[in-house]
Amino acid sequence: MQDRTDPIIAISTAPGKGAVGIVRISGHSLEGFTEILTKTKLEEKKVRFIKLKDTQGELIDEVLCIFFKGPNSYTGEDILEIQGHGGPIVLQRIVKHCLKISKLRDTATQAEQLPYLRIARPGEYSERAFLNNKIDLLQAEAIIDLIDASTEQASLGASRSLSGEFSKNIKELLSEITQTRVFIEAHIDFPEEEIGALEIQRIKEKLIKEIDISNKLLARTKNGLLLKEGINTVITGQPNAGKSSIMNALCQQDVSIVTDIEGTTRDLVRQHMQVDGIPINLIDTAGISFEKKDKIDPVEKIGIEKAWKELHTAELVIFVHDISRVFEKTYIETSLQILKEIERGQNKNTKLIHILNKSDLINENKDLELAKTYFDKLFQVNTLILSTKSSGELQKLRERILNDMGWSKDNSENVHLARSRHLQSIIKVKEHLEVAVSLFDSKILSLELIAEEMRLVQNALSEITGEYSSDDLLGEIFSTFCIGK
Ligand SMILES: Nc1nc2c(ncn2[C@@H]2O[C@H](COP(=O)(O)OP(=O)(O)O)[C@@H](O)[C@H]2O)c(=O)[nH]1
Ligand SMILES: [Mg+2]
Repeated sequence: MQDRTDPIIAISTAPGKGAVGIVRISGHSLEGFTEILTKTKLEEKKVRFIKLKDTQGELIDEVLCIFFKGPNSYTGEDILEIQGHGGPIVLQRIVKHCLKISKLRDTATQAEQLPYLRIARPGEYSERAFLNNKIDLLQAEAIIDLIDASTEQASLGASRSLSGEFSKNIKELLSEITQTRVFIEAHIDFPEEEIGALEIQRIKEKLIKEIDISNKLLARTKNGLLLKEGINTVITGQPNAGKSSIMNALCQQDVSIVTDIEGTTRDLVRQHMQVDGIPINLIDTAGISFEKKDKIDPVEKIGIEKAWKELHTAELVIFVHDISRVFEKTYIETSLQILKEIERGQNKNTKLIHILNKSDLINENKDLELAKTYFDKLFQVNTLILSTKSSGELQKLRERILNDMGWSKDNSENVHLARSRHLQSIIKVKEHLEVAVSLFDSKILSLELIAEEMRLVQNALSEITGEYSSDDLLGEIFSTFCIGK
């Protein structure tokens, strides 16, 4: 096991060529090493121009060096930042040279016997920042989320988490919970202090208020998770229903070929888009048909197999039907068969939106209503009537996607990015609080049982900020970071 106190080194800028590349070294007491490397004493937080030469005196690169003395640095340890020219070879030479110097120093007559410098593991700088209390776990995760953000909203959400807004919400709830818990535990420890009915009522009301806070937190966290993870969405339906037209309308560009020839879309067509800043991975697929095998083109058949694969892993399925064919028996039977097959292979959380497309082909409003009523009853759903020929109508679909995926409009301001582990913990918080409240209604009031639930609530909340996390969890979280972060 590599030691968490070893000095570490890594190239911190992205791989590839750039104007500038940064090598970062973090460790305790790096002054001695820095002096040997730069052949000068660096002042704290002052930029110095250095001609970095190898042990034979050959120039490696002309660099800028900045020294940060711990704990006033990103990791909380000493940090030496070397800004060189941004080519992979030159940066690797700088790293190699630093590793060599670190070993030389040991054999030289230097008094200090520090461990050798080693290459950092992915996420090790942020892990150290966390371990040295510079940031909490939510902020550490936000760093990587900020780098990964695929939309402006997601990037804003990550910045909010990084600035500690999400942590503040969690800590506020944690402090409320702690107060309530202390109060209950005090009564358990000093049973001679009789607890009155009024006080019991007060604790119960406090817990109810805390459930309310956790509900709000839950809604915001769900939003944050959508923002971070995006939605894997697959468009399906029978041939010619208008799937590719819907794909193009949502993306506002011609990504998928539209014709009135059945079987136009064969391969999967993927496009990344966003709805109100929520990233969506949209996949258009071949129209599904249960025609006899010899009647179907072999290429189209492969396309349909690919479509099924995507349908079984999608988070959201947009099922498109042609409204002008709703009263055709065989058409509806095929749609029902497709639906059955989708539901058979999917996990329970997948959401489905049915669309009755081509509404422009129906002249009378009452006929539209009739088709919708008939279809809704048959499929036990609430379909969306649409026409891809009118651009305004697509907004209805966008709103429906966000709504069905659980985007909470009331909590859409100041969204912070979230991960599923945060959501799981907040669900736990809510569940234990609810159990605690229900315990007040039991015949014999047991403060011990309530206190135990409160302890579990507190643990779940502390898990989020990392105050109560196992080493395994930390390892898992930081290993998803890139090297040099
Ligand atoms: N009238 C009308 N035609 C549509 C609409 N959407 C698509 N179409 C037409 O239906 C045909 C099939 O569309 P396409 O998007 O390729 O369907 P797909 O096979 O499901 O991908 C094309 O001729 C489209 O122009 C619509 O809302 N109204
Ligand atoms: Mg198509």
